[in-house]
Amino acid sequence: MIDSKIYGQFTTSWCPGCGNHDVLLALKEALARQGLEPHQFAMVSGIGQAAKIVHYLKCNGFNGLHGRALPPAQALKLANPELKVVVESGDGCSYGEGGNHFLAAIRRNLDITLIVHDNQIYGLTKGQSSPTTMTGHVTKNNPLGMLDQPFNPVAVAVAMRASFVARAFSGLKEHAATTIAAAMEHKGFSLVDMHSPCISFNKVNTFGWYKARCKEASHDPADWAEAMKVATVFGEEIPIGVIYREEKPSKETLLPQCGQGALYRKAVDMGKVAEHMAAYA
Ligand SMILES: Cc1ncc(C[n+]2csc(CCOP(=O)(O)OP(=O)(O)O)c2C)c(N)n1
Ligand SMILES: [Mg+2]
Repeated sequence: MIDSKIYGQFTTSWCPGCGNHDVLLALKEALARQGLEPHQFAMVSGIGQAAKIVHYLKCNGFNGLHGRALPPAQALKLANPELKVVVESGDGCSYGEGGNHFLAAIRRNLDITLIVHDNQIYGLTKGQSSPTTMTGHVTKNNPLGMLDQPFNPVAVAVAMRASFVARAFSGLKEHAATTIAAAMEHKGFSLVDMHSPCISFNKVNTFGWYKARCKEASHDPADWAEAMKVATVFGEEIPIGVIYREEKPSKETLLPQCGQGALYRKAVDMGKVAEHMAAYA
């Protein structure tokens, strides 16, 4: 355990009372418990209110394009398997525009952690519906109420046998920190779908709404069929905690190139480079 003060204290542009403040605190707590110093991990995000978290933490950071946080994060892990890599972004960024990257990252199973600040709305752009917005929810772009059915990221991840799948709620900070730490310590792709209320643009899924529904799941997360059942529950009750966990080798451990450590440690064989260049002469 180290002092979480080493991750810095920054002024944010989040609204006072936004769930993102609690996610940041939970993340710092999880990092401190793992004894990770700022140079030992990298944070990658896309675009949105959630994605700004990279600016509010002393760390290696990459703030990329909307929906495109996972590709550079996976590249980072391949180039430097010694780094802990954490992706943090919103539900719109991760499941909407980034939806296909989400599916590909689950299949690839590199040892990275994805924490989605799931406020069930587009917060930064001021209140349009996102893939996780519930049916019937009246939003700026759905004045008649959302007609589409919501995307259930946890059920999709379990169905695809993602290595580690969890759901958490920023309002339960201790539980959120423990869940993030467990996800980061797990070897392989880990998802934490973190419900984090947007107090300004989502008046349906409020702190009170989540608090009344979030309950610790009690099934065996190693049992896929049970996990599948629990993953589909979302409504009057929202099961939180580790929903599914499967031990399997993460992709970088199967690649011989990654077994030799970070790329930057390797010397360049200039003789070989000259040989290749000679082929173009
Ligand atoms: C390629 C691209 N498409 C769309 C946008 C506009 N845009 C910026 S943030 C955002 C949605 C943010 O919602 P979410 O990812 O849920 O994050 P939140 O602000 O709710 O934390 C959108 C549509 C953009 N910046 N770039
Ligand atoms: Mg959002």
